[in-house]
Amino acid sequence: MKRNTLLAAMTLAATAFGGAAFADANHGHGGQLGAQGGAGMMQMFDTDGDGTTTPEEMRTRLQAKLSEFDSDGDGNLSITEFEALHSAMIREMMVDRFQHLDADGDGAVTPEEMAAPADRMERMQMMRSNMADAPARPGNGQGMGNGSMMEDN
Ligand SMILES: [Ca+2]
Ligand SMILES: [Ca+2]
Ligand SMILES: [Ca+2]
Repeated sequence: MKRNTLLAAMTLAATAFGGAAFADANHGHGGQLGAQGGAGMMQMFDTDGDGTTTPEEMRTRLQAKLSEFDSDGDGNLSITEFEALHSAMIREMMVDRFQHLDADGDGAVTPEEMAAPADRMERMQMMRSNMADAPARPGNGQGMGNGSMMEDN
């Protein structure tokens, strides 16, 4: 639970304060959202730029976000207000995911592009089963190359 909250907070900050820069970085290195993205998000909390992020810095940024989306100004986020915040928060990731799926970048995800992760999974499983088969059947496949050398001996 704690990890999810932190992740949400970091995503929130990245979207809210890192907007354009974060999006650019993402489009450049689509697959690096994990480790590097995490570091980048933490830097976005680092308001005084000393390279470390204090809980205070994070708190300030998050509370600023609350104020921004507190459209009725009662000091709290209702679920409707949070919905707006949350939508803004996930939009960058949503767009990024769409662009990731849209392999040829024509703005439309075809059935083939949509199913590409399933194709990759299938290839992975085939590779894995091939690797699993190899030691179990030493004669198969090696018979052509190494096998002939062994016959010479
Ligand atoms: Ca700092
Ligand atoms: Ca409110
Ligand atoms: Ca496409």
